[in-house]
Amino acid sequence: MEAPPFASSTKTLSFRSSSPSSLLFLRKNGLNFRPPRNFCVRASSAGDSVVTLLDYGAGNVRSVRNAIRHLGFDVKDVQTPEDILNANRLVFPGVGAFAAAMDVLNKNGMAEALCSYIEKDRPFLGICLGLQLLFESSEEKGPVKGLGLIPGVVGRFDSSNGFRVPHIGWNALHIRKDSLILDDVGSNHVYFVHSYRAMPSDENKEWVSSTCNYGDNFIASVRRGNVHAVQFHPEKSGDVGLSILRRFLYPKAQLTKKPTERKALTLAKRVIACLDVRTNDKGDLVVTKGDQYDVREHTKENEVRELGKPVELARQYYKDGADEVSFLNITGFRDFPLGDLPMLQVLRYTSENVFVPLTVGGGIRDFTDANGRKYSSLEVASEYFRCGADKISIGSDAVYAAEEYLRTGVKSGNSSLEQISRVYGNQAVVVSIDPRRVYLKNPEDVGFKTIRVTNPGPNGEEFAWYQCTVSGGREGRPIGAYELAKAVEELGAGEILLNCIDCDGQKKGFDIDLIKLISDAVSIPVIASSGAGSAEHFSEVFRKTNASAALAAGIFHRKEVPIQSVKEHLLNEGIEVRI
Ligand code: 1PR
Repeated sequence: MEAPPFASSTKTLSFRSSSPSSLLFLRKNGLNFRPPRNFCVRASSAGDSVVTLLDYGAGNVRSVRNAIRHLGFDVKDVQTPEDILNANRLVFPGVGAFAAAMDVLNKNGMAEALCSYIEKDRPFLGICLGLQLLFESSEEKGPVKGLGLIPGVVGRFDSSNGFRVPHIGWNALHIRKDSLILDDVGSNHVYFVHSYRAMPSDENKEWVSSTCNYGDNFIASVRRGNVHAVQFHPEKSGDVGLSILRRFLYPKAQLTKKPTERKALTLAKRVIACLDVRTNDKGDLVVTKGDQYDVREHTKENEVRELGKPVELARQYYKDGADEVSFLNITGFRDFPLGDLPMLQVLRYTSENVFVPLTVGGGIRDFTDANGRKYSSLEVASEYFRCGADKISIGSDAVYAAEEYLRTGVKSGNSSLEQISRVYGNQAVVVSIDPRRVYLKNPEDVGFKTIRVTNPGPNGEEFAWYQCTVSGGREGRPIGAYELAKAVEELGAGEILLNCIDCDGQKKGFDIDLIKLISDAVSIPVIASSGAGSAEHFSEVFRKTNASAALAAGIFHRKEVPIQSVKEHLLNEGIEVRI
């Protein structure tokens, strides 16, 4: 079989959780080795406890594996078409692009085996692209023929009606018929991340078990007999998602339906916990937090400010109701991330128990090590995905790519941003922008987009532009946040993480002028970041701007404002959030 374009040559760093070094790592992070919560729920006979997983190597299916293991099952990987035909239950978490996936399935005979398995009504669960591939064809880089089991064509969301594409976040389901695995969803949100979708029609109505509204009513799940497929990600949908997987894996178990207090109606605004991570002076990886990006204590020792341990804090935020967790390796711009094994281990451990999306950023760029070995940014990203990241975030390298693109007017296709979004899809690529506000007396003084500021500058300046920086705010670049945001959207970014160095750690609220400017300028989701000091700051940013999510660090680490109280406040203000 020909290797698919995404099967990169990156060495896989193996890691066994029972090895002494792993146990040491766990202990250093304040964790004891404990079997997963549902360890004792193992099915009785060996065959019963195995889930066959169809992973053709296009991206991160680690979270699906982790969720299956968490529920007490072992995972067997499909190696040959016979493995599909012999499966007791098959999970197909499709990732990557439709055409590339069909190509792999057709070339190795798996397409035929899949059709035969599904036509025999054997237990099947398709996830995301694993749902789309069941349809007749897709418009993604096509038309491309699919497996043809369900009538319909998969098409792209229309962003001209003001809805941001990709559709990223927690949305509500409208259950259309008894679907067994959705019995516990009730009126909770589930997590979607996709740019393409299939539409319900008379021809496929017997299949459709739920729809979701995002501009249109699209198909959120299908069911016929033992065959299920979902457009959303149960493995990333917290407890609700785990119960969907549990119902698929234990179809005969008497599970009691959980009552839900509140009805999910639409796409929720996301609340994200961010962990800025770096090594302290003793060499341990710690969560830190700066004031305007200065993370050192102003003491004689000038030590790195420590606010916790990454795995432990990420787990806590998951339990507290964070809709996503982001790790930013803040010294990644100077240290090579693949040499930073603890950071990769942090991701692996976190993804074992945290079932909401994980983003990781820092140091995603091409790199040559001391021995002259070259690593591409794609290899760095691939390793992050393999270790459990759902999205990667690019900072400095995206600034250079945007500058080059604006200078030449040509998309080279070689930047980290373009390469990673081509292989993993733009929904997997976040661009982190780190601007500083520069006040101006006269808006004509610079060649970048300027705004009239709400609060005048120290010398009464009424205008400002936002200058982008690289290397953790150390170097200002000749490009504005507005120009950068528009350029990276064209180059393939799926989301923008919008920081503001002036507001970082200040607890005075988000920079509303900046977030409004950028969220009005692009049609991809924007995450507001920097400056949250109270729950009211979250409602303010959602009311006054088009941000899709808001992120905070310091107030969560110092336990000043719990995530739950932010959510309760948003609910009271009539803003949709996931509970
Ligand atoms: O340039 O690709 O290596 O990426 C480096 C990444 O590290 C970028 O995303 C950059 O934002 C981040 N970074 C670099 N240095 C720092 C620093 O603080 N010295 N952290 C840094 C940026 C921003 C947010 C922060 C919010 C919320 N941190 O992550 O958590 O501002 O904080 P708050 O709620 O406490 O105000 P590359």
